[in-house]
Amino acid sequence: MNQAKTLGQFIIEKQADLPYAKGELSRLLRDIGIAAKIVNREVNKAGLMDILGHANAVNIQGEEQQKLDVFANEQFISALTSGGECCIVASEENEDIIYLNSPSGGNAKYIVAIDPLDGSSNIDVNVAVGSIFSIYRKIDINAPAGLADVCQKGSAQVAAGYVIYGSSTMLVYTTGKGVNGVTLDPSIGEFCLSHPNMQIPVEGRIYSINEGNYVHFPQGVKRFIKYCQEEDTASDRPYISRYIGSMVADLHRNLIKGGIFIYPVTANAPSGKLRLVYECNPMAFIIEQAGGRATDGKQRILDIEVSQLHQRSPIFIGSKNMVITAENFMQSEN
Ligand code: AHM
Ligand code: MG
Repeated sequence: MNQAKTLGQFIIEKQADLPYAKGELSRLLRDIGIAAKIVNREVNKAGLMDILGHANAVNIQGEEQQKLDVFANEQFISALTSGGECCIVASEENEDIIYLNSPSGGNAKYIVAIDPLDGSSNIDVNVAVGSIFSIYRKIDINAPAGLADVCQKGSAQVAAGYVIYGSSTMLVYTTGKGVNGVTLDPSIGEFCLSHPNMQIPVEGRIYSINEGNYVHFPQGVKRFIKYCQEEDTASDRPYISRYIGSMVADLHRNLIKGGIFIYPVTANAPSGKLRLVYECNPMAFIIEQAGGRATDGKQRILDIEVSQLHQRSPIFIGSKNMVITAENFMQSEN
């Protein structure tokens, strides 16, 4: 019987593909994998533990934090601190950037942006949640790192990935040479290569959007939704509507089956809801590397200038042809 390849083995095998100092980025990915396993352990027993529930704290976006959000944040920061390859962490859960190991981040070359537990409002009802990460290299290796290093355009990412804590736990990542997925084998506590070279279908039939906000959507989005619902044999419409409310889970499904995920501007979220640095950019990098497309309805997500750490953006992401069709509706909206 063939033995499964572990994440550690696979990273070493693929090290030659990595840009820059190869061992450092490999170690960074390994550290993220370790934190993900610890978070997975806690997410799995959330229903059993007193840890479930609110931490009686409000994060900087004014949203109630769940205890597991806080726990996941601590685990990722702690793994990155002890790994020593990361100088700055930016997190959805922290207003400011965090310097690791020394006040200026020392000699470490990498910056990591994380959403430690995305979709955490789904934990109480045992629905899949995820972690998202994005990795940048310092702009000037010889200068102290700062906010500008975190606020690079998404196109400067050297790696990105997500972990989905679902019916099985998977880590899906890219280092700019395609997308690979590893699945946690709980019996040996290792992520094993299960989805090499993931490709998103160019055409898709699933659309994922919170239709409860329909009245607040731009005309272009409304018309695209109607297009998805119309009957047309040639294009196999009507399409299928699927929305979990966990971006990681919605995008993971669409990556495998083909589809589009949209979080547009709405009356309540005039700049969109999702955050550019640690939600949209890493997902856009992954989906582009899998052959898909990600825009804000007009512009490529990875080309958007980042002016604020917690900046939001609308997002249209998924199968290339579906995203292009949605963009066409957006462009002809007036
Ligand atoms: P969070 O980071 O606070 O968990 O919010 C992000 C989540 C995404 O996972 C999901 O796609 C979206 O919020 C759902 O929002 P809504 O409930 O407005 O549809
Ligand atoms: Mg989030």
